[in-house]
Amino acid sequence: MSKKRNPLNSRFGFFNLTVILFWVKTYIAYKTKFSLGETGLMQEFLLLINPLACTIFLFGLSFFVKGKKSYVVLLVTDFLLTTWLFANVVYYREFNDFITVSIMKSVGSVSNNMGSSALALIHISDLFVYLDLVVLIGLLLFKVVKIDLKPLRKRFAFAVSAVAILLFVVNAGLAESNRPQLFSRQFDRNYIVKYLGINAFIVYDSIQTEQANSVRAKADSNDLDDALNYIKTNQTANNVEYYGVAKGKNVFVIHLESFQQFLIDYKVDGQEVTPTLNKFYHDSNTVSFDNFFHQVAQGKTSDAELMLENSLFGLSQGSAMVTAGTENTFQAAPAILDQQGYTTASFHGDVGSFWNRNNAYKSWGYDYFFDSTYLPSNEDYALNYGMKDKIFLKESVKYLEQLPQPFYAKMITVTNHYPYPLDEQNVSFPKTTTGDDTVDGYVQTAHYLDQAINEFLTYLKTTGLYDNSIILMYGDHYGISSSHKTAIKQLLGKDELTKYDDAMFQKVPFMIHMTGLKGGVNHTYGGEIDVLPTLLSLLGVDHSKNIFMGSDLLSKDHKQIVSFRNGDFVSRQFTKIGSIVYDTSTGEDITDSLTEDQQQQLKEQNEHVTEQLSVSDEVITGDLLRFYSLPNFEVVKKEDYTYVKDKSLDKLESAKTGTSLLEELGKSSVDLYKTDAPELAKSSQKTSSDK
Ligand code: GP9
Ligand code: MN
Repeated sequence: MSKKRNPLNSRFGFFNLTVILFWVKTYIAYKTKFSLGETGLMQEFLLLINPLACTIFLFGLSFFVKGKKSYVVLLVTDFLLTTWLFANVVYYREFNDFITVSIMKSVGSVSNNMGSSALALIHISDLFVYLDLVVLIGLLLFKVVKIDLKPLRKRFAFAVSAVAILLFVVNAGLAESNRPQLFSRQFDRNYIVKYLGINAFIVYDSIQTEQANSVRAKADSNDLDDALNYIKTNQTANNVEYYGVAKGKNVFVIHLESFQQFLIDYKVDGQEVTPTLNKFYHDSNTVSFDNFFHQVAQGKTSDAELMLENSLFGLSQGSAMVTAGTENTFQAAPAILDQQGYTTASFHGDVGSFWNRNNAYKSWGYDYFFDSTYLPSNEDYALNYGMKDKIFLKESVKYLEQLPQPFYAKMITVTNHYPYPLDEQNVSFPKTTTGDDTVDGYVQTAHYLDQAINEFLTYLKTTGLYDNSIILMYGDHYGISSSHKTAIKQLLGKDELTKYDDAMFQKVPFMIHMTGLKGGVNHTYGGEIDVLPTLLSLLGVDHSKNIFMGSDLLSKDHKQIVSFRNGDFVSRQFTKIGSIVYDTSTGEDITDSLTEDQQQQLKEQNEHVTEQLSVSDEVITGDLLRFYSLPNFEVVKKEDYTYVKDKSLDKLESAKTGTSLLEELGKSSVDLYKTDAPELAKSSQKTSSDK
């Protein structure tokens, strides 16, 4: 074969080989070094093609350079991108996450977390990513491939870039159709890598970080004035009947995924959907709010978590937990309670990177975050967004029982999540029959969640935790979105659905239970933003100086104005949706019949809402809490936290103070947990027959 005909002797031929090798090794790394959770043909396909566009674009820049230099540029680009891939492989091993701009900027704290030697994290097999480079350089050095010095037209270089851009557009289009709102809602870094690749991710991340940073950089301590003024004018007096009644108790915050208020006492075919939660709701030791609203925007669960634990709103776009969770300074519930002697932990059956929890929780001061890496992995245990609730709650107690008491434990359920699939073996409730596929399964998964909660509460009772804990339960946001009008009408038995009805449909349960607590259904209007001040009051922790947007629901001064993220609101008197005003108690449209007094009142309430939302946004986007020294509060040192399994387990081991449930009982409580989860019955049969 004559060497002239060897296609690798042309610049384009060599370029193609470089691209293909880089493509292949990236794909191998995706498959062997990361767990991106690709499911289904489309996601597999996107994972396969996603390295191409960026690689062609970046490698193609070498065509803009002439002669030998072109080869140098190509190989240097390859080397840099390879090193980036390599760094991510190593980083992922420790953090289950990709390197972000903010992480790079805080290398000091990262290396701290990584332990003394990052070298120890490198596996020999990671070096395979450099293999193709060695081959390519060898080919040139040993002249197996000749360097092509023929000049190329600029037009050709542009054409290569254009092809890459076109490919990227197609890739992004397919990604967005497989996962709508991928870019705007910012769910998870893993997703961006899965759909667009590791290099597109860093570009996306830089843009986001840059946007956030430019606002942050302009802020200074004077910007705190609005927030300080807001908290001063919104102080509430403590309710002596409730203030401090839960002092020193364990705290459970049970996150009921997508759970709406209408489900409470709701029946299908004469059967209660959620008998356990109904009983809990009506318990004489439970304060239950029946005018409590979710206040989330695009950040859904993450907005709910942010509000619940910071009394600050999510942003009107995207997820603040993602954009601000890593870098901002927070004065959040876990840190506040940690400094009151609590051990704090969040439990969730999904990957830790979802909604950036694995970083935001550090900023919030969570001692522990037990994510899916702490739970047994078994295909049969997972559904939709994570581990099925029954198994999740059961599997969590082996960590829960080790927490020194008092503890603050947040249990985030997930099975009752859109589009409400449930595997046959777990179905024990009839679907509704609206004919809307994404609605009719809702009561079924809600029923499953209810059973899971029942098992968990039974365990708490058996172990005695029930009596020495205050238990909060809340629905994080709607489960049935407003677009399912026809189905909602049928579920509610209404002929018409006004904007007022839609606003009332945004009610979610909020229940506070403690043995001995004076309970009852409380009609106060409030929302997620009010939970933290309410909880701190019950625990007897002073929060008068905290920059909180919400206020104590049990205080008689609580304003009873519930802001929605878009500026609409519900108060005791008015429900204002856009330009329409309804009478909250009757649902009547009173836009045109407001008295002067009412108009004045409406105006004041509207101003309160605007102020509340804009002050909150200033605090988050300006990262203003970094300027605020909250009395008796120590700033959280994020770099001191790690949620890597073996490190956390060591920490748990050395945190022993004799106060954990495990130590109190003198033996593990795991066997006291009773569940009828069919998956576990199957696997225990399997293990016993295996023996
Ligand atoms: C995923 C879960 C779902 O970890 O919390 O979040 P959502 O989609 O409800 O915002
Ligand atoms: Mn949610």
